[in-house]
Amino acid sequence: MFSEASNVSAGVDKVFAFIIIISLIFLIGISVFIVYTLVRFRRKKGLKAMQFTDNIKLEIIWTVIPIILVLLMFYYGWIAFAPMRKAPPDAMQVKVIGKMWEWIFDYGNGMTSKELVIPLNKAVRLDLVSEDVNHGFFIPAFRVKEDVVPGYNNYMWFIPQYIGNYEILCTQYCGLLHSNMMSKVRVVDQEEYEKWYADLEKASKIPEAEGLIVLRNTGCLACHSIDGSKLVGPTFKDFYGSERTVIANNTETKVIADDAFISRSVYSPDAEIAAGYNKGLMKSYTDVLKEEDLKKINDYLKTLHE
Ligand SMILES: [Cu+2]
Repeated sequence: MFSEASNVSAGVDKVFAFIIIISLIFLIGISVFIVYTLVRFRRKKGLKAMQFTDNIKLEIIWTVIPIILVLLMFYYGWIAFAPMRKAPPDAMQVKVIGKMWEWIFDYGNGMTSKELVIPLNKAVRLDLVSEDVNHGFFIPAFRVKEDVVPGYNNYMWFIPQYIGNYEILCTQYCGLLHSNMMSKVRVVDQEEYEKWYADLEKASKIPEAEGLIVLRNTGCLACHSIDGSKLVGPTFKDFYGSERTVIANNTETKVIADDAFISRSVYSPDAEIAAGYNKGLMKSYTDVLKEEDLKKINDYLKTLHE
């Protein structure tokens, strides 16, 4: 009945169940009582309405019982919540960076991953930081959720108890592609984790193209993919040198995506809009990207062909 995906999930479920059951008892009880009194004490000919003032006994009952109930809710909530704020000191640490609109998992030493891979039955502490706006880090199956706020170092911890893939969501509306801000947790056995970690280490040693670094640091990749998937803007895959259909001055024309076109698109993005995309979504990068940055980007885009 209760989730056991993490060490804290069953505790959270029990508090929810407790609150829901109490709420249901009151909902049904009060509703039945209202209907009963409506019928039983309805207006009848010849009967005069009685007037009541106060009833000390009744007032004590309806004050004390709810107080006990909400204190119980607090108590069970606290029992489940308090351990969630006490990460064991030997927990494995991963830094989680939230930014518009993706999660980055930083394993230290320049090793980053787009998904969170963790070994089974090991305590994991996630240090949650935001690079821009408020985000919310939520793993529904584990029943863990914390705000990710710029300038504030938040954290969470848990022990995954089953092998499998679990969703990660962002729970704060953080802008245009908020709903795309998804990732996953992959819980694997120790052996597979070590293999994955070694691969990550190897990959981190291969230097990245300068242009890719510029694209990422400037935030271009939030709207333009490099793998062909369609986001807010056109993908960069097979982009450089291709023929583009654009709308300029309300007329459709064709252009070649060369250095000049890319420069125009970056500095006055609304002058030519790729067919099928919307105006006004991209700001001008006049003061952000210098000519030499553009050169690096173009060199990188040239490599994005199959
Ligand atoms: Cu977000």
